[in-house]
Amino acid sequence: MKTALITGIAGQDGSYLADFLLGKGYIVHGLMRWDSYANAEDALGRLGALDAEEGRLTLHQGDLTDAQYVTALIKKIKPDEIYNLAALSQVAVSFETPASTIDINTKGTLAILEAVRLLDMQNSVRIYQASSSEMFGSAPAPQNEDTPMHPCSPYGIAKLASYWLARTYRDSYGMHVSNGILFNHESPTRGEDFVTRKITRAVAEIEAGRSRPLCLGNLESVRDWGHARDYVEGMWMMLQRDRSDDYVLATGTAKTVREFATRAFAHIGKTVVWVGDGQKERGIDHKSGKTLVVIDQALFRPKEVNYLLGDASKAKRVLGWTPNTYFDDLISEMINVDRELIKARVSNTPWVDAAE
Ligand code: NAP
Ligand code: G4F
Repeated sequence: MKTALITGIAGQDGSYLADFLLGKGYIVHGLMRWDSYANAEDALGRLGALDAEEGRLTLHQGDLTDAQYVTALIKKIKPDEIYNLAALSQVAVSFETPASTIDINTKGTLAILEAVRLLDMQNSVRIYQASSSEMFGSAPAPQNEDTPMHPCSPYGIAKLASYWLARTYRDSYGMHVSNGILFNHESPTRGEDFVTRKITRAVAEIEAGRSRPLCLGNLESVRDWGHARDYVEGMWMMLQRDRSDDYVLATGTAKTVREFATRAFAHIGKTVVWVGDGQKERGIDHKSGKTLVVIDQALFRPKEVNYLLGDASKAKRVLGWTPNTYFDDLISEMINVDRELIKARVSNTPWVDAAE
């Protein structure tokens, strides 16, 4: 029975990965921030659906930026596999908090690599580093493992530094550490400040009677959106190889934010007609003429990554990984879950608009 440590276990990917590894019979330890929840059991919000056998899932409250804590934890748990998922993962927020972004997303990774080195565990531990397509930044699409990286945000820069730390520790100390260069992946448990979940939640609320329109930033950004469930399997596959390496995971299909919103509204039977330009642009309900979407300049980033489209042919060839869920099915699943959440919340009472 293998033991895995997942940092960021209470996040979207952390909960899907914990579920996946428990299903494979792993003993799973999860690191979550001490200030995320008053009580570790409350973190079971996302993890609550997991049907873990008694004693196979243990949560530890700590901070990835505390190198001594991380070293002590790894020494105590003696994991076979470490999945480093903890991060400040919102790109827009990284412009506001660049220093803590570097602390968490770069120095946090260093804490793990150094712990494994200092504990002399490099021959017994395999490490997954959550690298990101955001590292490609302004590089031309489609992007693969050989594409030069030109990050456009503090987040992308911090992740790129971690990517190189991982490669350097692999080459210098023979560590089994793999970078998963993952393109955007979503799910019904995606944080509500990411654009996909913001849209699906608002669409489900508008269907339930909300009158306030959905407020978005840049509609022209292109993203390659997949499902987190598929991507956590790819993470695991990387660590099952005898040789560590770097892999892109992506669907190979890309759409604009505008297309995502249009498809999401179509799912509840509304046709969006886009009128106006720039900040004055609006998405109108073709049938009723009601405004469904407005634009807010405050949601634009100081610098944007315009076009991300991944080429995952290496992962397919070497790992045998392929995604199972694409754009339309992803949107359907997310909206259907948001509908259920709204039903549970408002029960039979009519929708009341609340401030965001
Ligand atoms: P997520 O939902 O934001 O999860 C990240 C988790 O890390 C959160 O639970 C967060 O806790 C935790 N965390 C943040 N700072 C921490 C610290 N100092 N110590 C311990 N835990 C900390 O992100 P995700 O979508 O699951 O993504 C997982 C990883 O993959 C991240 O590293 C992300 O950057 C990377 N990635 C994601 C995507 C994607 O499309 N989802 C694509 C490429 C790469 P709080 O709840 O307390 O903030
Ligand atoms: O959903 P997003 O915030 O995701 P973004 O910036 O692509 O980052 C995500 O994917 C990365 C992998 O490529 C991960 F590494 C990262 O951790 C994260 O998971 O924004 C997607 C696009 C952007 O171009 C943004 O400008 O949507 C645009 N957008 C338009 N309106 C919006 C909004 N983004 C957000 N969050 N909120 C809006 O209202």
